[in-house]
Amino acid sequence: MSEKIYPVTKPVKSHALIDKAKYEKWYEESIENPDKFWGKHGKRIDWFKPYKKVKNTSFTGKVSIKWFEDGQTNVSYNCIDRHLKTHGNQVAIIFEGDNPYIDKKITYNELYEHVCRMANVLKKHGVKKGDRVTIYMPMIPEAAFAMLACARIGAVHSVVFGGFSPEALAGRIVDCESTFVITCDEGVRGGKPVPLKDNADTAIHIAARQHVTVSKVLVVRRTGGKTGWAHGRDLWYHQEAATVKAECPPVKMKAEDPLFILYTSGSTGKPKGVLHTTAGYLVYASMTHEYVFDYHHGDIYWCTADVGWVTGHSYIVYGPLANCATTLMFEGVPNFPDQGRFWEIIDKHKVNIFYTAPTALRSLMGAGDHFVTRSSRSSLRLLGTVGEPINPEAWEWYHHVVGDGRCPIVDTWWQTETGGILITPLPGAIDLKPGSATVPFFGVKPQLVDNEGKVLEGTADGNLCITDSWPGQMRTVYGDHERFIQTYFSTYKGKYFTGDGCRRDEDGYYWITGRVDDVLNVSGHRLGTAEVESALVSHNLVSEAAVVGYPHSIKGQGIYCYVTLMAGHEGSDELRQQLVKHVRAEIGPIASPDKIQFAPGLPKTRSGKIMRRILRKIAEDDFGSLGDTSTLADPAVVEDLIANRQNKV
Ligand code: 6R9
Repeated sequence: MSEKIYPVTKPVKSHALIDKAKYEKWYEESIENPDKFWGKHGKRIDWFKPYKKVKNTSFTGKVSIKWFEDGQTNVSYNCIDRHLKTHGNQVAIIFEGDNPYIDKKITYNELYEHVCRMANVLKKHGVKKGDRVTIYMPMIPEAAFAMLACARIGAVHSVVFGGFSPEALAGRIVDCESTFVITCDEGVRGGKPVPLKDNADTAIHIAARQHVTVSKVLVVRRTGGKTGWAHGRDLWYHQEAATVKAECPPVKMKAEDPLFILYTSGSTGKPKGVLHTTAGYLVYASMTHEYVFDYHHGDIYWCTADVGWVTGHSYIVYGPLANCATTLMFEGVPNFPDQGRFWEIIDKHKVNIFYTAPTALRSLMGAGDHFVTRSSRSSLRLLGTVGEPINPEAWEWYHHVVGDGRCPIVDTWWQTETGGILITPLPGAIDLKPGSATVPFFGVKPQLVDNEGKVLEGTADGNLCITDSWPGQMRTVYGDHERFIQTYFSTYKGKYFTGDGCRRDEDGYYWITGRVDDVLNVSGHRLGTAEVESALVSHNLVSEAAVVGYPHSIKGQGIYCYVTLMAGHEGSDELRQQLVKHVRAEIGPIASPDKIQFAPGLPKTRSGKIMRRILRKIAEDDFGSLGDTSTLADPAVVEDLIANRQNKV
């Protein structure tokens, strides 16, 4: 743990929207009187019908979360229309292609037209308020148009990350019974095509077998590459867009009408459809975007996430556009054409605020400083990270090499479920400690508890809970409210349990230590061990599998799989490769196993429960502290597991 402190510097403080005194005053107000605080800040968005009620939330019983419930608004209106009078010609989206010679600027006026046309195309083909639309797109502006078009007409979007496999896409289409899909012929990443339309076709096939029939597929043409075509079902976006009007009135939405579903991994079962609603989400995403990134009008802001993740939803699309910001969308990858791409883009577009993930920083750090130092980066003012704990070495490199020691780093802790950032420094108010997400945002009440639920005060290490609601919080698991209650509010009654471990130091700073449940964080991507296990056992030679994480220098965590084969079968390197391929096909490349160990037996208790604690220790190479193995049904399996520990895929 780093002991260093980086105080707020004078230039940062004088420029910042919030200084320490203001942070403290607002924070106190937000906790003492949330109704008054959010009643005031809810007005940062425009309302068709103003709200009278502000907060109506309960973390007990059936758990019900409502914010601004009697108000009416529209997210697309707030992200576009309301800026047109004064800022219609301002750039809303800068698109930077995978190919460094391709870029495009889209003004708010143009964004309005694109989104209206897309909304009219959806309407023309029967999409109505409340319908679920699946968006399976690369990082191109049309992905944002599609999201905003859904929001405009009250359809609920479910964006599925373009790196997910057809199987994974199908599962998500089926779960929310989505009959309309928006995709693209091919994506392009690192110079290579990604067959999105073909994947979507396969997924639609799989979904049909599970009785969900996708009736229309809207296809954006990106590469012009060859794809299959189902006549009567598939529609070219450019052809459709030319047939509709460039104006589409935004639908009046109730504050608690659903805005989107986003699937995320948990410790058990299939990914959950996290449901976010309209007004509270937008108020929270836009407010955090403004104050955490200290966004000033005219700033060029770049978040490198993919729109398939929550970071892309809140901090590429909704937060920035609601604030009339200029947001950069990058189609490519950090190492193409070479490892200097990020810094080149920063110079090319004069980026002021840059937000990325520790895993990207660790891999770029390894490439050598010259990729960074050959660029100027003089436009940069603020840096941010998200997705996983940042190790102090990467933090220091980010600060000193990328930011030339000039730019504060906001280490922002939050989750798909939280909708927006919950624990973070505000750059003009909070001194930084490398590796700490520091302090709660307005309205956020963190609490640490031990495994029995006892509240820990002062300096402590425990499980991170949040004791009261904030407007950006998820409202339910789509179609399964019981699972919502079970997953988040039953471990510690009456509190939202985050699944993260956390330490609070003597200054009241929070240090997230990582997941305490069976969720992996691989390169900042969330994966359930159960998902990888179920992918492995779906292979016909696998009888049982147990998956754990282990420390990985670049990815944060790597995926270590223990696999028991069907009787009569032997493990081999070839089978290892086959299993890796199989998991990639079931979930996607992000779930590629790093290590596979064939194990004749897994350590189980006498009641048959796999003892993951032991498997984790072996994967971590930490044999000295295996703990009590006496409750195992067959303690000898542990010897075998240690003797055959894997160092290769
Ligand atoms: C936004 C996002 C959430 C999990 C979360 C935690 C980890 C995110 C972090 C962080 C340490 C940070 N996480 N930000 N850990 N410091 N600044 O990443 O959402 O994909 O749902 O992942 O990521 O473990 O619980 P999501």
